Amino acid sequence: MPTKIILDCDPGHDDAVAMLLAWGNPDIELVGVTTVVGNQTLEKVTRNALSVARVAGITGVPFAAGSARPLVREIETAGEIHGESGLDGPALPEPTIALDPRPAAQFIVDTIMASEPGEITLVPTGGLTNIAIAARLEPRIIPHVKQVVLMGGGVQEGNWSAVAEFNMVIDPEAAAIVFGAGWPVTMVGLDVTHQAIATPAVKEAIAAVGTKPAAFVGELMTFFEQAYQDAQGFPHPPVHDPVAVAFVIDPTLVRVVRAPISVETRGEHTLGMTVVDLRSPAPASCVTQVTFDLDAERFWALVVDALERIGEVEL
Ligand code: PIR
Ligand code: CA
Repeated sequence: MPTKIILDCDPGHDDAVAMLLAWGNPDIELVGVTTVVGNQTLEKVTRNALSVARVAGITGVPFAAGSARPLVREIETAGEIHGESGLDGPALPEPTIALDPRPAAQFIVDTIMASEPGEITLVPTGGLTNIAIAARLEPRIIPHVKQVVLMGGGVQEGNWSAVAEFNMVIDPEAAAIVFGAGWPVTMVGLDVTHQAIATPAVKEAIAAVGTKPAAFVGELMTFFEQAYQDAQGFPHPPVHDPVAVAFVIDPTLVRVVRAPISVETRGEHTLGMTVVDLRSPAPASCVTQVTFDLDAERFWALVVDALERIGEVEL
């Protein structure tokens, strides 16, 4: 039985790859895609999500747009990494599917409450605004979901400040709500996603798939690489978000450590930092865990396999 997931994202080059992995992997059933302000404005990332759906040939999956701004803070986007559109590089086809009329949080609540207990995994790969709103809108979703597997934070690394990661910084209050809600949360943070590097060998393996969706991923990686060289001093880009999807497919890709996680919402220099208490043993009540040590080879094999299964898609 494949695992049902809702992907809550802000595409975003790596979010797009996360969508493709979720769609192409046989152990995942994509039951919805929701969008949230983050890498770019809500309008832009939503259009991008629908464009990617067309490129990948995603059909029969509802898409719902969520929050256009963080809970408390002003909007902060990542244009220097993802470009003006939020998905610069490849040509983005005009979307062909229509949005679900519901706001993302309502869609998430309805979908979870209509599912069996423990059936749905939430996979947020952007700021946590929609997920926090959904948990407030209908707290009964909290014991009803299987788990939350999110890309964000980091134990040893930051990318938006010395100590904080972008998805946490843009809406730290929402992140604090999600980590503290009481559902099981796995943090797929920079400690592992900075090991998911699109090396030249990875790009070659993707190009060798030889399809339009694979070529699209190649063009995404080319833009992302230049941005990462210019803005973050990386020779090749880390492709964060599909690692969260990959964890749902195969948790043995990483080493998992149960630990309490708090998000800094008031720090002068530490806003959005994930404070991970690695003192041992973790309290019996602890339902959060962090990940380390990605098996990058097996991770990329999953991405290539998903592209092969998606096959050719005509626009
Ligand atoms: C990636 C992101 C934001 C900023 C940078 N420098 C790189 C986006 C990605 O989409 C990912 O979800 C997360 N935020 C990584 O910080
Ligand atoms: Ca993202």
